[in-house]
Amino acid sequence: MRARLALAVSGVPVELREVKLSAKPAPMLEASPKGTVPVLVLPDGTVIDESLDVMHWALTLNDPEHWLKRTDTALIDRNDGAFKHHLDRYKYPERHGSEAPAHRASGLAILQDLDAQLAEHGQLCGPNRGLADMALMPFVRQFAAVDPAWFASQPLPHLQRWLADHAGSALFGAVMTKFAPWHEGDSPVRFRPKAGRAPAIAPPAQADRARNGAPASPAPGPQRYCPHCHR
Ligand SMILES: N[C@@H](CCC(=O)N[C@@H](CS)C(=O)NCC(=O)O)C(=O)O
Repeated sequence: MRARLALAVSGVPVELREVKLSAKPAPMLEASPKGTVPVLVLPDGTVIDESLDVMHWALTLNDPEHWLKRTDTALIDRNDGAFKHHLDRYKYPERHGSEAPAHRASGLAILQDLDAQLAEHGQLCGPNRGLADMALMPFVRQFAAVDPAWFASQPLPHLQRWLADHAGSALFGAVMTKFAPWHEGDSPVRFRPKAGRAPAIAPPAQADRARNGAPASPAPGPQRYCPHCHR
């Protein structure tokens, strides 16, 4: 999701190939054998297969909100490292054989630190959203969604407001659009969401039409969070 946020704000047009993780297409695995998304293939064949690197690539080409000026490597490293570790073990204790309450407490300690940082200026690196905010937000959103009532009851007023604002933003709404999985031979689907449009819900017939070359349409079905990128 964070790669899509940066691509959307940059306005850099890319061709989108939605991937079903249970049926990864061969061209994706040829480009990036590790088999994780996102994978960005540039016209010269260069492969970028880390979401943070995709963000940097897009923003280096066009950064209308100056996100690259508002980043914090230490915060992002802690998010992608310790916080994600605790998030996964809080959310999926059966998968990890973990004690969910202990990992929730460890994640909460990080959130308390973020809350104190947000109390200063409203966003992580000043008064405006930047790369740090958008790199972390999908993970915090996922942590909150494990038990929304518990999260709402925590004394994290600045973080709760920050999360609600970002989750309710036009940018976020624009990238939540779902697409039908790509199939060999499909017409190219352009990913260039217009922030400000609410995500549309398409009837099934539209998703089928998208596969057959019609303009990109969101796929039907309930919104599901991916355990890794949290989109
Ligand atoms: N560090 C990577 C993590 C990517 C990642 O783990 N992506 C998940 C989905 S969001 C994935 O592709 N998992 C592979 C699978 O579930 O088979 C990044 O942020 O790009």
